[in-house]
Amino acid sequence: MRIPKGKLSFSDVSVVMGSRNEEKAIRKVITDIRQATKGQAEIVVVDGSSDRTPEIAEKLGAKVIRQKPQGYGVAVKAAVLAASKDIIITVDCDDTYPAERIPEFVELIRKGYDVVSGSRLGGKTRNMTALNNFGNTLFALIGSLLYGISVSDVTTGMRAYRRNVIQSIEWTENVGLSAELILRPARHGYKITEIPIAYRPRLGDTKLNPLSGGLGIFKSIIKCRFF
Ligand SMILES: Nc1nc2c(ncn2[C@@H]2O[C@H](COP(=O)(O)OP(=O)(O)OP(=O)(O)O)[C@@H](O)[C@H]2O)c(=O)[nH]1
Ligand SMILES: [Mg+2]
Repeated sequence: MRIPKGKLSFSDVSVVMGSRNEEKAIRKVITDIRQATKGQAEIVVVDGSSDRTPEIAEKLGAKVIRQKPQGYGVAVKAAVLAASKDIIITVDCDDTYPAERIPEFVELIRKGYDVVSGSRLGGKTRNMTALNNFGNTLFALIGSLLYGISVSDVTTGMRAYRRNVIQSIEWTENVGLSAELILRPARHGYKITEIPIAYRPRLGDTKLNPLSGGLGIFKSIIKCRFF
């Protein structure tokens, strides 16, 4: 039975993210998540900032875990593992991902999918540099071929996971964690679907280097398939 949108509850949802010096974005990101989930979702922020990001997040009701900055994947792995609810949603702490779409991700997990992936490359708004656009398209092609799936974005940061997917797999990657988080579940035979999402311009400065990051992601895609 389809639950009417107004009746949708989010008390079984955790929304998680890594944050490093995201003072310009944190307030809007958390406010948008709270609005989309009627203030019911648990929000977990794994923070490696030297600015006021963690204090702001705490004031807005998020559970904040502080760690020294060790890269995207170290933070996001800690965040998904710290989530206490049955449906776990990842986003970035930079306002690029559309929090207002969270209810659709939740509904698809409730319908039986194990992973729901938000494709930035299938959406209309694609605020990405030409280099990132090229790299992400290539990674999706290689990932789809090597793992026998058909997806248009393996490096997106916005997905929903059923809790047992997160708990049943050993996560090993850092810069390549976003790819690992869809490719390993594919190898395990979990039911995956993709929905197009808009990718908005970032608030604040990027924390990742596209060239070294791209090489790291490529290595992760090969390693998780063959080693
Ligand atoms: N805790 C923690 N968070 C990090 C670290 N590196 C990146 N992040 C966070 O991880 C998320 C992804 O980093 P971004 O800089 O947005 O990388 P990106 O999405 O590839 O690049 P953009 O397109 O510029 O957004 C952001 O919320 C960052 O604040 C880190 O070392 N520690
Ligand atoms: Mg980002």
